[in-house]
Amino acid sequence: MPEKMTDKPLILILGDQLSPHLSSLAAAPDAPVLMAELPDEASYVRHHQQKITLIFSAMRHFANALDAQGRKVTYIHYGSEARLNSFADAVKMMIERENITRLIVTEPAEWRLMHDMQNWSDRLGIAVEILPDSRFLADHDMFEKWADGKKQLRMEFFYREMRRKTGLLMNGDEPLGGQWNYDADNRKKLPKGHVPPPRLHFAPDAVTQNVMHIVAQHFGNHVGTLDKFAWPVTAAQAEEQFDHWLDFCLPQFGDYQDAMKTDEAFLYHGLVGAAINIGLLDPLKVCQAVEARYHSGQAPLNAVEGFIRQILGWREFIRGLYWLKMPDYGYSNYFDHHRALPDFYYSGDTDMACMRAAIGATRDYAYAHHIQRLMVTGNFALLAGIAPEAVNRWYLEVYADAFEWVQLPNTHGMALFADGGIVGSKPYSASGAYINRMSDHCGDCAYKVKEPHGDTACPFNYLYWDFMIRHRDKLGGNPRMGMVYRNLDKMPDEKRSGVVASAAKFLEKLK
Ligand code: DLZ
Repeated sequence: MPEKMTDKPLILILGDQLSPHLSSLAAAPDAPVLMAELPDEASYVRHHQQKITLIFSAMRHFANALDAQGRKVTYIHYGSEARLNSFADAVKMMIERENITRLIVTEPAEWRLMHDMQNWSDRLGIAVEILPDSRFLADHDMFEKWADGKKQLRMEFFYREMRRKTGLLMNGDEPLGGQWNYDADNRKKLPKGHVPPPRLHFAPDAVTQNVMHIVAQHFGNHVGTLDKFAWPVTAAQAEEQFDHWLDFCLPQFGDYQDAMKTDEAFLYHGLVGAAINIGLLDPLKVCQAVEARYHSGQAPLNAVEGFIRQILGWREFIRGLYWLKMPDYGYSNYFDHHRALPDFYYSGDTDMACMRAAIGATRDYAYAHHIQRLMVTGNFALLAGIAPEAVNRWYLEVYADAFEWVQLPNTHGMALFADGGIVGSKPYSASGAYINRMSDHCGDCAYKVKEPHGDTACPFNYLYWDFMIRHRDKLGGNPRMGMVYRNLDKMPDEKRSGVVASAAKFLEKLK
């Protein structure tokens, strides 16, 4: 009789799985845990220095917490084991050292890793159990069933399903307040001289400071600076920051969700994306806490619904779509755009005040809010015809909350319309007038937002019309673009040739 092999399970926890209720931890309450800081993960794109710092520090804190609860944790610090580059290397080492027979892991959030992991059982010669990530509120099956047979996938209808499924903001079968979506009440400009409330930030503790040394040593030439690092690195800090936001920002979040202001990177935004994406905050709990503020009369419906729509609707929709469309999703290039990403996306060295503000916040905090990402840096990349691949890489590198499952559909689909209309029904393109309406940037800008073309005109103005002219074959038949093309048809010839000439001159010099 062959000798029966003892079962020696190991749980692998990834850097964006820092949640105590993770499916892998629940599946094997006594099993040891492996966590590893790895060159392959830290360098598959040139992540912002604060993003690496946040993830390594949060990983270290999480490992300490597991250890304090009595779990046996093997933690590989960056560079401590020279031959370990990838998760597979780290697991292999544990198989050789500890005779591991079974690996338990919650499904990775990114396709590249899932694809790799699906071969591990054969490659490493042990059982590999990949469990669902129950932190998402819609599982793959639910999304696939919802998407099945639909000609178009639109967030709004999926969001309504999710409201019904969770009961959030529902009054029986009806949406609370009688409307599903209060987006139209989320578009106020900040009054002149308005000062947003101070935000709760966290000075780097000893663990974070140690990580900062490593990041400065190994990744010091990556985008960004570390001196303004203030991200929450534990669940307790993330909750404290969120509670502070509930008290001081949520009531006005709805009104000013789309507003921009020079030197005010955070305004009324929740800053919870990074914490939720790496597991420090639970998305359902966050939504429930926000809903409770409505029921207690502490926050209006436009704020509460606007926030819950982002988490329950948009975030889940984007994740479902990513898994439905991968691995080919990022390869499309609907407008056939091939221009290189200008250097100022890294340096911030541009005379366009709105771009300078968005890129400056990105560099200083690994953060910019959704309208800066969509309507400033994303809009510019779309209008200027930057190659989607380069823009996608930039967004994945520079934001602390950026993981491919969330970044790719948001950039490739929503901001660039490079998927030809899978995520959105029309491109989110806008001229300088939109930026002027929603911000205070244009007043101090070197360019004039009221001028349609010419050397001193706002580049967004002529690039916008040039884009519409260049892509009439692809956009002219889109019913949602009808008004734009009717306006273009009414444009005097002199203005039309002016915008085309200014765009050509500007793009020629763009580097
Ligand atoms: C983003 C990231 C970085 C920079 N480094 C690590 C790491 O060293 N170890 C780790 O476990 N996770 C890291 N991550 C997060 C992973 O890339 C992420 O878990 C996968 O991409 C799956 O979403």
